[in-house]
Amino acid sequence: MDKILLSRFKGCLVGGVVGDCIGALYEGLSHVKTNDLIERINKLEKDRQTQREHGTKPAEKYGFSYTDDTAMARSVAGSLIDKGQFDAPDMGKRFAEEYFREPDRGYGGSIAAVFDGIRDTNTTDVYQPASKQFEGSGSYGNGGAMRIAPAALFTFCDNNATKLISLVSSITRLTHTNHLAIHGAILVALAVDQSLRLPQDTAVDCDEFIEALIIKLRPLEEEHDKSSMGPPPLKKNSKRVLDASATPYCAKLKRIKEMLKEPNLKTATVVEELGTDVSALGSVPAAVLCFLKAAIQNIPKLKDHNKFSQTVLYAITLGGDTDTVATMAGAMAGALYGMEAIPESWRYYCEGVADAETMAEHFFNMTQAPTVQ
Ligand code: F2R
Ligand code: MG
Ligand code: MG
Ligand code: MG
Repeated sequence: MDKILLSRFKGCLVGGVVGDCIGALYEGLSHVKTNDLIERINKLEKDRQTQREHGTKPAEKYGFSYTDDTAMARSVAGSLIDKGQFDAPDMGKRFAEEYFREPDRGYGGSIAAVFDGIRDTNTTDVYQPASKQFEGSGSYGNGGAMRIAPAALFTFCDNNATKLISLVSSITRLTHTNHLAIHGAILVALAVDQSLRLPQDTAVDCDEFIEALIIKLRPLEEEHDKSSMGPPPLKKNSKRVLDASATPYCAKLKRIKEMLKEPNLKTATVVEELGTDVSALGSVPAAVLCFLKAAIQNIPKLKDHNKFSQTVLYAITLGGDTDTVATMAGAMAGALYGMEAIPESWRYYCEGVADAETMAEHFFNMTQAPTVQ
């Protein structure tokens, strides 16, 4: 039992890393051909086989580098592990230090200002720089959601959604104060938490999984809506009508339920209605769909790959913010299928896998610690 949980903790963090590293190769492309992606993945496997057989070294130490998604997840995990609790100034400092150490990891367009603010010695409140973003409305980017999976591991033993939601909100607000960014991060963390608790030997009941998410999210969205300025205006001719709902994440989750029952669901439908862009509302629902779709059916053209791989590869074929949708879906899938489901060649060629594994072990050890009476 413990061995399985450890594998699922590792699968969650490593799944996020490989989703980011492989997804980053396609970030920003509006169309990703499934056949091209499969060819690349098969070549990766072949290269690894040759490397194993002949003991040849790969051309570079790492085939695929991680981006800001993993860089920030490492800071979230590192801070929670080292401090044993949430420590806002410590986590904020880690985000900023990491950014100034390696600013070229493909960070969001506006987030550098937050790191400048946190680094500024005159800043006494670590939350203040983020709250000033976008004339006080705060960033609604997916940078809070993309890094949040470690929070679900940290609170796993509590099995308390309220506690997880509070932790996620506190972590997200360090850089993103807009409610859409916070609710998106909460949705990712809840989905990872629920995935960790799914039985591995029973078919996933998507309706039940989604209903459980809606029950936890709806009060938050409704509470916010009472005092809200409303979501950003829809672009002309946009099919993202659900973005304008008073409870947009719940509306999209309901739509995902329907999408999962469509036998020939088109990529264009997913992209146009859910979105795969850098906003949280325009990317987190797509990640949930990828996870659940691969869980209940074989995805056309990807059926030769296992469920974990299908999740990540399908996320990438949606195009757009591929590293981020794939990292979020990869964390959910890894939490269900475990470390063994992640192809060895992916683990070998992606940067940051070993560290993710070590961090997952730390979180797992926390679940084994005797409780103080
Ligand atoms: N930034 C990217 N990808 C762009 C290309 C990178 C390139 N390949 C490279 O190599 O450099 N990816 C990363 O950014 C996303 C996470 O972004 P985050 O952390 O949320 O950043 P930010 O700046 O806060 O928000 C992103 C953009 O969203 C718009 N926006 C957000 N809030 C807004 C508001 N209230 N009003 C208007 N616009 C708002 C802005 O355009 C922001 O720049 C991930 O995809 C990660 O992989
Ligand atoms: Mg990125
Ligand atoms: Mg300071
Ligand atoms: Mg991205």
